[in-house]
Amino acid sequence: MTPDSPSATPSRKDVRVVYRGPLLDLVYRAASVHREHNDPAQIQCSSLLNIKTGACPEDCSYCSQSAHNQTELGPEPLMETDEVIRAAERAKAGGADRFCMGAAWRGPRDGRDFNAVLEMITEVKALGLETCATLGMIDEGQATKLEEAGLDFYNHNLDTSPEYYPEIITTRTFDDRLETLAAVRKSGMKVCTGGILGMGESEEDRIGLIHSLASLDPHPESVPINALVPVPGTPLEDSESLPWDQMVRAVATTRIFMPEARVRLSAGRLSLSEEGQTLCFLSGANSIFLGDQLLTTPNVAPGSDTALFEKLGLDPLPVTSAIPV
Ligand code: SAM
Ligand code: DTB
Ligand code: SF4
Repeated sequence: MTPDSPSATPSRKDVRVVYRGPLLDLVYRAASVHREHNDPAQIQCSSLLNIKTGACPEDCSYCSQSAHNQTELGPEPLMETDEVIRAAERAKAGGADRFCMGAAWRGPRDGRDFNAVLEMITEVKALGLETCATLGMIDEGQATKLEEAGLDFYNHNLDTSPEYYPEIITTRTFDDRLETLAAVRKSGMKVCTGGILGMGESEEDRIGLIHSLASLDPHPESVPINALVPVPGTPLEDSESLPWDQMVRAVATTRIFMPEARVRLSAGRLSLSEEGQTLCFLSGANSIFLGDQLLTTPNVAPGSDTALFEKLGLDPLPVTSAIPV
């Protein structure tokens, strides 16, 4: 497997060899692949909104919203549609081209709340924004309804390697996640899937995660690479922070094996320096979450992002050109 044959499914060894190469060679190679397949000056900006907070029955050990974790977050019901639309308008005014709605559900239950989410999607789309949602596990019927409502992307992360996964979540399996991704793909929506680094996993687990993502056929259109945001009251609250070079290696390897995907430098940017982020952008990250809030935790202030983009010569996508024709 080489950057010249990006469509071939790589073996885990292929991914390992690339991931573990000398860092500067890896960055150089990823930057070359990025320039061959994408406009390196372009950066896509998504904005997140947590439309339903807390009391989630799943036991994801990183998450502030799991009912299994004793965090400070109080549960809140599904937001009203007009509040969501006002937030989407603010996100658009702030420069986001994609609006991603997240719900602390194991999966949506058909009925009033799911219908309300379908309405939100249609109305956000009508603002000229790309739409994304992350609502947990969905089946083919739900995926079709979401697609028909105007949902462009469905986010559902593999989170980590298949072997480390049971250390992190026990209430649903890695294969459950693959099933949801298959339903998303079948519906015609675009697939957004990635993972979290810095959860106490080994380098081999990070390699396994990227291998699993690159084995999806076709490749996901969007790949968020998150660094754990340690949340007090979760089992991972005292996790050691991820060394910056591991983030760079993960982004670069993702770019090399998925040359055309949107690689998003996602949660955890607050713990990266401007220089660390710059290396990630050079290595092929071409998307971020814009706005001072992720779902439940803080994010980089928009002014700092604008200043960094100016320094680096990165141009956020204009809202309208983000809509596929
Ligand atoms: N409940 C839905 C689900 O899990 O699919 C959607 C919301 S969930 C919060 C979306 C994703 O956010 C998770 O799959 C995980 O990858 C990421 N995430 C959650 N908490 C995080 C944290 N503390 N640090 C980094 N990423 C996190
Ligand atoms: C993704 O990969 N990262 C986003 C989005 N998909 C939904 C979520 C990050 C959440 C960070 C922790 C929080 O704010 O609760
Ligand atoms: Fe629930 Fe999603 Fe958090 Fe897991 S990551 S506990 S499914 S909100």
